[in-house]
Amino acid sequence: MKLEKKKVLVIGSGISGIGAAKMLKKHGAYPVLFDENEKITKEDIEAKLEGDKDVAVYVKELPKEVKESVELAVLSPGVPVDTKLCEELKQRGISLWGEIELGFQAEKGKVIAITGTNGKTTTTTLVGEIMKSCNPEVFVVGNIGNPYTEEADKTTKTSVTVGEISSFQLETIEHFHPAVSAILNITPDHLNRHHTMENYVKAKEAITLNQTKDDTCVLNYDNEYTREFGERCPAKVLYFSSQHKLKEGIFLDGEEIYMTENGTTTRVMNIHDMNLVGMCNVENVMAAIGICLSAGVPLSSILNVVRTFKAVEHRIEFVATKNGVDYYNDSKGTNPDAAIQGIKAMSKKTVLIGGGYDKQSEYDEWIESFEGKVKKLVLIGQTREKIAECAKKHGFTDYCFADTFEEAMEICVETAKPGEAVLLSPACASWGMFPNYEVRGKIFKDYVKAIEE
Ligand code: UMA
Repeated sequence: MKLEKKKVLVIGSGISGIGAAKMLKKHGAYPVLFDENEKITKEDIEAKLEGDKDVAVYVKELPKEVKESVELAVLSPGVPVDTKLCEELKQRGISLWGEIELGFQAEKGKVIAITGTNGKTTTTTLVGEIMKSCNPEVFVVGNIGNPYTEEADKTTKTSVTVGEISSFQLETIEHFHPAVSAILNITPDHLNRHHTMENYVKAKEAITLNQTKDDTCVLNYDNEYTREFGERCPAKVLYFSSQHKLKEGIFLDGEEIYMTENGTTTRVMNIHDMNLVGMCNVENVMAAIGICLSAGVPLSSILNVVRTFKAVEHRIEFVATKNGVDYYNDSKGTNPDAAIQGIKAMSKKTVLIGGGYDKQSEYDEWIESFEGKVKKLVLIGQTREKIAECAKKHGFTDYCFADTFEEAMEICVETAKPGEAVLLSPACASWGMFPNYEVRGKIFKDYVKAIEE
């Protein structure tokens, strides 16, 4: 679609909305930036636009005449497609593009897109590092915190864009077409936004919407949703597995990763030759190997990066040992399944901080995964009562409530004894107590660093 001279409504003035408005202007469109949040002022948004007067800005209410004059709408990922405004626009026949779709309009190079409930950030970062080791033009974008629209115009015929793409972003793509995609796993998450598991799975599968058999999709053989999807996936499928010896694909056998291709099995690496902890990271590494091989990177170049790659911030990240207690920041454990991986990665008795914003998740499997390893569960945030009820149901009663994050930290410091661990892996989003999981993780780390020995 030609953007020139089009009046385009951008909904949401976070980092995606600002990126989208700037890109639209560069392409000769007339962007209208709108934010429904009553607490945000026009001046706040104009400051983020760095004095750009060519972007029309509206807050709280969008005037009827503006609403009726726009020809396209670009949604920030946090904007659901079923709001009153979006419904009105759809009724007028206006296309709703996600910010990712807009970015793709300017893409000139190869795209690698990674989704999944968990492991996206680690895998995207690792794939980005591997790509950078053999191509000077690599852009790592998307849910990882760098809007696609900020980078898309810089892409070239030889560049590679590596995108971490969330289900929120996949709901609103139209032409977005990665050469290599990956769905790392699918477990219940964001059900308040997608309403049903079916919708959530559909959003994830949309990463392959425009792929053909000339493209590849890397899928987790051990996850029932992604394994089943492999049978009807429009792209060529490359499976990885930590539980099955695959006839074709990348798999773990004991401590060794192998790859079978056209009936020939090759040893890839020993899992102790990497710096990451936990089975979830072995899976992320296998996925990254599959993605990069599919993108044409030689195995030796991939392994050079894998061997030195360190955990990304906030994902089972070792912070420090204080008074004999190991502290781990897994603030990115924002849903029960991710938090289960956090617990699995601990090898000592653990004091766990859990709870936060209510995404209508179920906590049963998370509590069951404690298996005698969790010494005490310190609960915070909106979900603390719901989690406590669930814990009681499963016979786990070593929990307590903290009214503030500081109080939770004090309890952890008092409770954990030398030789034990403290883990922040809340199984919930941070919203309500913190602006995002990064801030929650940083506050945790600052607190740990300040503990006196
Ligand atoms: N807004 C409206 N109307 C609405 C909803 C929101 O006007 O109906 C406004 C809000 O008032 C706010 C703005 O939209 O001012 C926020 O937009 P946004 O939530 O899309 O935030 P961005 O800053 O643009 O960040 C988004 C992603 N946020 C979400 O998906 C919630 C970031 O992912 C992403 O890094 C960024 O785009 C760049 O691509 C964060 C996230 O929490 C990390 N993602 C979820 C996750 O990982 O679980 C999916």
